[in-house]
Amino acid sequence: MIQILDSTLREGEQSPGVYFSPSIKLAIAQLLDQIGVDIIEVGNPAVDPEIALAVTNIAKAGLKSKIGAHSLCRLKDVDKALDCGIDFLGIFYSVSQKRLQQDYDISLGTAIDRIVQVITYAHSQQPDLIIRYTPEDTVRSPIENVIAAAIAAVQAGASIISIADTTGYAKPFHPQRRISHYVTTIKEALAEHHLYPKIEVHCHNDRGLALANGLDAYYAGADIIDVSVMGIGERAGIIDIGTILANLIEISPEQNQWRLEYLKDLYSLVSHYSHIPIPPHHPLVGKNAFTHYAGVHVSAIAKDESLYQSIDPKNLGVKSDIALGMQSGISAVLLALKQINREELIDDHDLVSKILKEIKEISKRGTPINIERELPSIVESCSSISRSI
Ligand code: HCA
Ligand code: CU
Repeated sequence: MIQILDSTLREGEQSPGVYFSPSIKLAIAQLLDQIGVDIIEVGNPAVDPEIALAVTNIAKAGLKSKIGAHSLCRLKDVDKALDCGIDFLGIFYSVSQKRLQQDYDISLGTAIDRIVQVITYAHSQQPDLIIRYTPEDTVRSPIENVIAAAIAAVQAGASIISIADTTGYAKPFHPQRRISHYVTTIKEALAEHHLYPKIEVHCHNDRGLALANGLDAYYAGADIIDVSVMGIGERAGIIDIGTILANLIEISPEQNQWRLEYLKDLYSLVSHYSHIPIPPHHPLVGKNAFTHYAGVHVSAIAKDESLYQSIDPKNLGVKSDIALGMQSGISAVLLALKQINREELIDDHDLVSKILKEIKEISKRGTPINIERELPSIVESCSSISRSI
């Protein structure tokens, strides 16, 4: 079974301008738990005491999800994380040639010693701690460096190795840049040493390929996929939670352990406090995700919704609806009249045409028409014009 790690509270808070107070973080974590996320990565307690407080509060909240902290590969940061009462600790340290030379200025051997020291320490302090080691920028690092660091990390106590596409560099269908290539190569290399850690993937969306790469990794046998709400994170962010869950459920229906009906509330909460609006065309949770508009579409879905829908909105606890405007045809007006309980008017062809004409006029001004709120007055004014003629 694939597991989901949500990083809205860690990676998501690395979107410029995004800040969630500890109490809002708890509310977000509760919804993630209800949806059935396996691991919630709350943040790096060494960054700010308020993050430490949020991690501690969520770890104490009795959620089913495992609660995790993120940490630099540094003993004092690990101490701060462990003080929060976590189940899971993610430690990251790059072994890319560029980073070792241009930034850290150390050899691969020294980097691995440091990784081993920090993981051994964390493991000794809390033997039941789930430790993830991420060779940051994995997919642009020499694979032999990644394998050497991963072997050492697992031997020191890490049970998860995460393949991070830190810069959104991976591409499906590209033989060497496929994330699946890293999943299989790293798995096989570790298995040769009789090491079988879980393999996680962290896909950034710089090329718009995060979701595609996540699914590519899934097919290659990845065990854990990182996500966030609306994919928020550094730069172009990571994989959007709702979209990948809906896809995974379809790919393997036995995987249906997630409660997608809570997504709506989760997205509203995150959008409200991050001040990032949900795009209207966002899959599953956007305002228009199940809204039909053009005349041909509406007349078809009036007979059978599946003619223009391949996802059942019931799975998300919502209903499909229609929009009224320039693109509308008679069917939309008839459906909308039923919606506002004015079915008796649907045989009055003259009136229905007048209503449609008026709807088109209004929509030319670029204002969407709200059926419940505005259609009754449109009906009223068109009827009075009819009466007065
Ligand atoms: C970061 C980089 C990171 C780390 C991922 C991980 C990435 O912001 O610290 O620790 O698994 O994309 O590599 O998010
Ligand atoms: Cu990241």
